[in-house]
Amino acid sequence: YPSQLNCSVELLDATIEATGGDRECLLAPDGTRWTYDGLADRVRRTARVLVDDLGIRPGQRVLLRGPNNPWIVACWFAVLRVGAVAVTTMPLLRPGELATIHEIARLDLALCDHRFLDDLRAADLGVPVVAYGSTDPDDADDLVHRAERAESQHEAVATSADDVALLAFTSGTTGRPKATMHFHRDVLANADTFSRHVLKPTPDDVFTGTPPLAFTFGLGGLVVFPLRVGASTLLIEKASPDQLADLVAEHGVTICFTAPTAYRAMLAAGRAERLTSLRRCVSAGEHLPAATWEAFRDATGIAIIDGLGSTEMLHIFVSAADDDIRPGSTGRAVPGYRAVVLGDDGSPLPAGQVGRLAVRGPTGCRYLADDRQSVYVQDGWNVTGDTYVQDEDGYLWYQARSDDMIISAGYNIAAPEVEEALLSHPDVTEVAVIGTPDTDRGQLVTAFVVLGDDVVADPALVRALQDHVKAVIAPYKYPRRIEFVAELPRTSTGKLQRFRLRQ
Ligand code: 3SK
Repeated sequence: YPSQLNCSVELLDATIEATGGDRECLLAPDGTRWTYDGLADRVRRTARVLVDDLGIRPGQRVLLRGPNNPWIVACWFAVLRVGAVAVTTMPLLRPGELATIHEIARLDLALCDHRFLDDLRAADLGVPVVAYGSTDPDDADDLVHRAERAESQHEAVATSADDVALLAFTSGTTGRPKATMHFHRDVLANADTFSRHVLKPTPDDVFTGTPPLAFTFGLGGLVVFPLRVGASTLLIEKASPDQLADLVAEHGVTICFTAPTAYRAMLAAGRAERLTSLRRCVSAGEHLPAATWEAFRDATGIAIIDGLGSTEMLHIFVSAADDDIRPGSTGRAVPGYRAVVLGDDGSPLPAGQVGRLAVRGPTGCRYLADDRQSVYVQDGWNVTGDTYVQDEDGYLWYQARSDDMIISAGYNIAAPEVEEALLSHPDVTEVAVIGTPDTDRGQLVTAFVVLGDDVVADPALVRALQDHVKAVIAPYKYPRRIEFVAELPRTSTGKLQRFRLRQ
């Protein structure tokens, strides 16, 4: 990339130049349809409000809080256009969590969907808060109305390629938030690696999905990748799996981004026949079990593109599509990235051995003022916290999160393998497996199981599930303890919080 680069300009103005401004860009279930020119106009006007009314200067940090819809995207582009830093947050964060974000990010301004103001005001951050999306046409302070009154000309700030464009927060699965810094060039890099070489979208594609834009999986899949090629994207504020499938059918969606749980749920709800317009499905956020991949392919004919990504790396860096897919493997390093599996001493292991996955490429981890940086980045490699085996052809086979390996009576047991075996039982809809302390075995393989509707949880079912696991994988891995639960604890991005189960 050139040393002077503003990703907002590259994704919007440059795309308009390449594919035209009257193409559809942002869609919403309520019938909203913005063209590329329509989005660009709102972005320029909002940029004028940010600079002329609110005094925002390059490098200042602007919190964005709201569900996925066209206006939060306009705000995101406007913040980047004026050279400020977008701090995307989950809309449902509570005042205490918002205060922590402010403590770390030192915000200068907050732009907030008018429906999510209460908790933000209660957090009392001491920074100006501007609401958008008010239904009151006389609300002159609303950002949308201010933008309508603003000048429509705005010269984008000439940021440098390695100016920070966004701060993305990760609580990981441990509950302690960290801010990751990403440059303007990083935003484009994911579009020009994973999206360009694996996903291969065209301007005629219609994207949709469920991840919030505050989760970089959603930001990439629902904003950056479609706009890089001139495609359109349906932004959904909230949808159950049935509703997602209906929206796919209604809008002729061709590319869907969501997590394994949602793919399973769409099948369980009998919605496969609503998905015929899809040509690509991307799964990330948690491991995609082979059983889910196969069930989805059998029901829809679509080979889900699994991806391993992280907030630290911004998006997906290991994946495969089409004939490159080896079911059960996450894929290979995405073109532009390299991947190695490290042993306990930090040196690369030969093919076939289990170790910690480390990657490097055009994006990488930069925590803001956090000494966990030296844990994630070692010797220039980003150590992802996942345990993998790499085969002779470079395909990576997931074993566990590095902290999800259970050591029981001297055996190494990968929790996801036991989960996958349990999931292949017809009575099981969701499952999480952890090691719990045990005086005899060190750790006991313990499964938390969510059953399908109308299934009776009784001791006979416990034995049936244990026998099922023993028949599918090596018997020593079977869960000695099984607890039936109504639901599993998850982060706001859908990741399983094993630490809460351990507690
Ligand atoms: O954290 C993740 O799982 C992830 C996956 C894909 C893309 C981006 C992210 C953050």
